[in-house]
Order: sequence, then structure tokens, then C-alpha cells
Amino acid sequence: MKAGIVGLPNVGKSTLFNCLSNAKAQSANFPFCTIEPNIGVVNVPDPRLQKLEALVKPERVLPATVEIVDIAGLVKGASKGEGLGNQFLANIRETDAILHVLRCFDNDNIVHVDGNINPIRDKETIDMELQLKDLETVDKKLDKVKRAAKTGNKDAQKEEAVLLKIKAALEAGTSVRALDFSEEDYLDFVKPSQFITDKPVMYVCNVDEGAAVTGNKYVDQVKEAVKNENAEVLVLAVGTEADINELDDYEERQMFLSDIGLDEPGSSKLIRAAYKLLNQQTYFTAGVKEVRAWTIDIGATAPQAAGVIHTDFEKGFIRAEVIAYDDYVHYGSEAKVKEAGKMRVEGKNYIVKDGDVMHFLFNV
Ligand SMILES: Nc1nc2c(ncn2[C@@H]2O[C@H](COP(=O)(O)OP(=O)(O)OP(=O)(O)O)[C@@H](O)[C@H]2O)c(=O)[nH]1
Ligand SMILES: [Mg+2]
Repeated sequence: MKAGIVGLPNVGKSTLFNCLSNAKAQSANFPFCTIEPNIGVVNVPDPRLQKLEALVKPERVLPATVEIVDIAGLVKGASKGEGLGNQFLANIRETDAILHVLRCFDNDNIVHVDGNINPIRDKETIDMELQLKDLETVDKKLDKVKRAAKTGNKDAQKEEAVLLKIKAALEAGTSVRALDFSEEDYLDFVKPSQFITDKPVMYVCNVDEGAAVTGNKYVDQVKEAVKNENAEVLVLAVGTEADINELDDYEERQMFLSDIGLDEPGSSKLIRAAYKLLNQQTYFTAGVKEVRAWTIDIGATAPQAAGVIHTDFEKGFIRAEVIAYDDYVHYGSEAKVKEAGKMRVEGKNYIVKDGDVMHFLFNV
């Protein structure tokens, strides 16, 4: 599962990527600096890990991770191949969620491909290219399905109706994610097509440091424009935070952050939000060797959670011992949780909750 950073050229995507991962992607003040997508594996900041570490005192602590991809800037006409557009759109198709970066800062020294700062226009430019690409997908599918529908094939007729609805929406400038489908139609016809505009999206407003806490007029415009999309809007002083992240000393970083009014990096918030956008959650294992956060899909069962550690754990799953995170912290140790009768034994149908501290029993 990975989230892709998408936006116009020169809006700060690679700077954001650098800020998130410690990998240093090439970032420069000219459009099309990024061509090959950079992939970074980013630790998910989780204060619960520090709590567990303090209680268990393990030899090591391993956080959950999320994959972030830095994609080249799209321009108007990308869907028609403009500016290497088709290649970049293919990179976007391979991701599971979209972090859409919008330039919300003034600075005459940083070139804007369309001449002036206007995040709403920029968002529409990107949305339109993504929608045009999906329109191509729909048209290809329609071509195939039409013939079968004519011969009376009921499934083909259903699919045709769904595709026509999507086509009309895309032509009107509406993304697939905004449409309503029955669960059956969605699973049978929409999901398998992997439409780009069906991927969950979050907007990242790149502001200058003075606006890191309060936002600015551009951010207000973005919030107003997307208020019906049910999407998160994050404000981040990308350039400043990237500079701060380069400092090795933790105390120093905290000092600079508090100078711009933040008690934790905006990038930490963004990583957690991306993790959620990807429908991911965490369970913990806590032993003296290792305290570790594991990543599972929201809704995963206990055997599926075990399978993340090792496929044998899933195949030979017998049961899981589960302690809710809050109980673990409240009682202070596994032994005390057991004494208090708060450790649960769960079977193969148990749906894991975010923060569960788990121990699996299995045979191989
Ligand atoms: N003032 C200011 N400059 C920024 C900020 N974020 C990025 N920049 C600068 O803008 C320029 C472009 O940033 P990049 O991160 O390379 O942009 P990009 O979106 O990856 O661009 P492409 O790869 O060309 O699509 C660089 O010179 C950055 O230093 C910011 O928050 N404030
Ligand atoms: Mg770049």
C-alpha cells in the first residue's frame, strides 16, 4: 500500500517527500525536476510506542511504516501525453491513495507553471487530467461491454449502465469517488477498473512559515472548494519543515518548530493521515526483545493480523491473546493485566482493533 504525492510542477512535492522520508530526492526550482518516481518508506509517528517502550523496556522498538511515492508534476494536457504526462499518470495509477499538493504560498522567485498563485485553478487542472485519463479507461471498457449488452447479456447490461453513469460524471468534471453505487455494482464493476479519481485523496496546502498554524487566504479558498468532497485538508509549511528536518539535534528541531507555533511537525500529522487514508491501522506486539507496531487493513481478522508477522502464523492460527492498549497502559504490565482479568482470548473471527496488544498461538 502506498500513497503518491501529486500536483503541478514546482509546487513543493519533492520538498515534501524529502521532508517525510530521510531520502533526499532531487528538489530544484525548475519544473520537471522529478522524472523517475522516488519511493520512500516512512516511519509512522505513534506516541503509544514510546509509552509501551517505557513499560516493557525492550531491546528495540520498531514503528509501523507507510510507503510514499514522489511523482513528477502533471501539466495541462498530461492525459494527452503533454510533458511526459502518460508516464506520470501511470505512476499515479499504481498508488493506493493520493496526496494532492497545492501551492498556497507567494514567492516571485519560485516559478509557477501557470503564471500566478491560484490553488483552485491548479486543483481543477490536475483533477481534469486525472478525469480525462479515467474517461479513456471508461471508453475502452464501454467499447467491449456494448456488444455483449446488445446480445442481451444481463451482466453486460448492468456494467454498461454503471459505466455510462461514470462517463457522464467524468464529462461533467466529477470524480468517480464522488459517485454513489450499490455495493454490488461497486465491487463488480467500479473497483476492478482502478479509476485514478476513485482513489482516496487528501489535500496538502503548502504555505509559508508564517501561515503554518493559521493558514491563509489560499487555504480558506481550498477548504471552501473541497467542502463537499469529504477529504482532509492539511496545512503544511513544506519548505520550512524540510529545513527543520535536516537538523540532527532533536531539541533544536523542537525549538524551531515552536518558533513557527507547532508542538509537533506537520509532517507527522500528514504521515498519520496518509496511513489512515490508506485504510491502515496498527496492532502491537510487546516483549522484552522487541516492541513493535504492525500494519493491517482496517477490518482485518486475528488470523490476518498474525499473517503479517508470518504466513505460518495465519495458516496454523489457534487463538490470540489480546490486551486493549488502554488496559495495558492502565495496569502497566502483561502480568498485571492478566491478574485483573483483562486479557481476552479471541478466536479466528475476531476483528482486530487499533492499538490491540496481541500474542498469537499457532501450530505449524
Ligand atoms: N518559499 C518556499 N519555497 C518552497 C516551498 N516548498 C518548495 N519550495 C521551493 O520550490 C521549488 C520547487 O520545489 P520541488 O519540491 O522541487 O517541486 P516539485 O513539486 O517536486 O516540482 P516537479 O518535480 O518539477 O514537479 C524548490 O526551489 C523549493 O525549494 C515552500 O514551502 N516555500
Ligand atoms: Mg519533484
